[in-house]
Amino acid sequence: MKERILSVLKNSSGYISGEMLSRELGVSRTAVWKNIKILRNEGYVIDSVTNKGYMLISLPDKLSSAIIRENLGTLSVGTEIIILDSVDSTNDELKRLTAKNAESGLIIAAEQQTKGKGRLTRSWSSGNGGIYFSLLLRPDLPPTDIAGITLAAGYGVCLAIREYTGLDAKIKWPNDVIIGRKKVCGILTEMAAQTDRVDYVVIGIGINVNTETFPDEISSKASSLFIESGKKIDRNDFFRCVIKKLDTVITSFMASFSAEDMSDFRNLCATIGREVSVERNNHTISGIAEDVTDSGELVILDNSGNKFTINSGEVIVQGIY
Ligand code: BTX
Repeated sequence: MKERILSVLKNSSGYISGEMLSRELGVSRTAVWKNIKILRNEGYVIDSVTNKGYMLISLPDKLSSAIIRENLGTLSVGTEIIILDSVDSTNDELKRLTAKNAESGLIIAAEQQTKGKGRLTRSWSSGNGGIYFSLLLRPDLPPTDIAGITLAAGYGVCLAIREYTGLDAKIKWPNDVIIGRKKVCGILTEMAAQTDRVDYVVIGIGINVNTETFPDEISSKASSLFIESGKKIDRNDFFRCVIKKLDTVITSFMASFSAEDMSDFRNLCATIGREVSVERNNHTISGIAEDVTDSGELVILDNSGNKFTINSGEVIVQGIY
């Protein structure tokens, strides 16, 4: 019953009277009132005005796979979406599910993570208001062809943020999305493979969406879409937009990124053209990040004029956290 009331409220542009609702749904006005109360307890804000009726003001800020799947229409990403209230790490949960034959395209998301993981044993702060999820892919590719998939995912998130919020999101090579000098998204890709064949890839993505504050130790380098835009974001709607972009970008990545994709990627890569330094075999390479190759490697021109191409690593970029 509450779903039907919700659907009528969602589709009406103004107030709708209790009498009209009860007539349209064939139930008593008391039943309507009771279900409105249930919906309010679930976080839906529903205004009621005497002689006018009810109007839906806002949806709860809670992820719902039913809402995300409305008009999703993606082919390879989000074929199934499971939302958990809390989990240690969505990457770890998804990896556990791979042992149970979970299928390519599955997404596990959580409202909170108790042990959100960054790279190299670092942690990912996963409090209220973010979107933390992992996507399972089982591409029919050799492991060497997977190297750029994190870049593709970051590019997809970056496009979604730009389209949905209008914010000037950029990619910090290889796995962060930033706005200005601060990080709003991090990506951790994990893979299991044989020598010549990928068994699975888990792409873990954490986006600071409606996050209001961060722990002291990261507050100078972390930001959220809410902090940057001053507006709360409908996380279900935004998540759908992210999944759609990932579907397009990852499908195109699997079929090899086109030159056009790569040139769009370069335009959004904040690392290119900046002074960078990176540790390589116990020494530091410092120079200018010149380019990203078609296969996703970062090209650095060092201060003595030597060129280096790196495919992974912790790059310190001047001017970004
Ligand atoms: P990273 O190692 O590049 O970044 C981790 C570093 O970023 C931390 O050491 C800290 O300084 C900073 N940091 C921690 N939390 C945040 C945050 N919420 N916002 C901005 N900066 C932060 C990046 O690793 C990869 C992160 C992937 C997170 C996703 S969430 C879903 C999935 N499950 C999981 O356990 N990890 C991934």
